[in-house]
Amino acid sequence: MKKIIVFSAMLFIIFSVFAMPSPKLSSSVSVSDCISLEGADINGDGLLSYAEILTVCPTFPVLLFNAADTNGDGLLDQDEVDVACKAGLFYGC
Ligand SMILES: [Ca+2]
Ligand SMILES: [Ca+2]
Repeated sequence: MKKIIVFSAMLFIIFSVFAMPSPKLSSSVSVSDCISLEGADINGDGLLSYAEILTVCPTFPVLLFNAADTNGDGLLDQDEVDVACKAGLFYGC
């Protein structure tokens, strides 16, 4: 329960910081808008560590990684990546 509250608070903070007004706001954020994670899975385990993401996006914020890591195992599986992409967390790099 505490974890859900912390996660919700983190999402709120992230969206508060990044949800800047933009004339180009799109209502249809698709997975293709995400940073490219192709080739990021260096050890080939099908999961992405923060270090692996940094190899394709050196400035990727750890806060976004932690927000995307919904089960808190320190790795992102495909479902977590998809959800984060659809939520706009992985937009731009
Ligand atoms: Ca990996
Ligand atoms: Ca995870």
